[in-house]
Amino acid sequence: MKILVATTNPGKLREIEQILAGPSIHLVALSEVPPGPEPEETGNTFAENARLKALYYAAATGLPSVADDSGLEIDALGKAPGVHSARWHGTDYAVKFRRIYEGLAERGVSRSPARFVAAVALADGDRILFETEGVVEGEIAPEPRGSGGFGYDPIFFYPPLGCTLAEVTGEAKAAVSHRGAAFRGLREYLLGSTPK
Ligand code: ITT
Repeated sequence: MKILVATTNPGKLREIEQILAGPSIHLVALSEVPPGPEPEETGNTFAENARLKALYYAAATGLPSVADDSGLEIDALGKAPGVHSARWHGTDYAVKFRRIYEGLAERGVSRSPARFVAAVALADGDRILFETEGVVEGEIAPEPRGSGGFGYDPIFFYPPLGCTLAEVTGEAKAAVSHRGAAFRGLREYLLGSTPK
């Protein structure tokens, strides 16, 4: 089964390929199809945006397409940056991290519970075939640590491992992450629905 991984984010693509890879699932990256405009992410929830992206790319390419819409919710900041994670205060993570620590300081706290959420949708033609969501609970680290992963991983402290998600291997992150949980669900669906 051939599936387009409809993401422009190389960090996500790497993780999705690692989780979904297998003999009966042939993944195609956006770089392998003719370039086109990106959809506008107008949804208010991760699930809405995942559906919107999957349907958009399925229509644009004619391939079954899977999309991931994800982000970081920080409780002390009213669940920001949430669905706006990618572009919240720009795309420079040093600046984004500084804004988060400033936001916490303004509220008189130095730490906060936080979670990564990933909504995943698979579309074929104009139909959503499967959708699911994964969550990983943690807290904002006292300072950024580690160089693995991508995005907000250096400030996401995961208590069961005693470190941030940027301080572990890709495999260790996938074993506990929001994306790992969601894409393992998709994998089961695909393997169950693929003629053997
Ligand atoms: P596509 O829409 O093309 O997939 P994007 O990066 O714009 O790429 P989103 O709108 O879903 O995707 O935004 C996701 C953002 O949430 C991502 O850019 C990071 O800032 C953050 N994020 C999501 N998962 C993450 C993870 O596993 N580790 C760190 N940050 C993550």
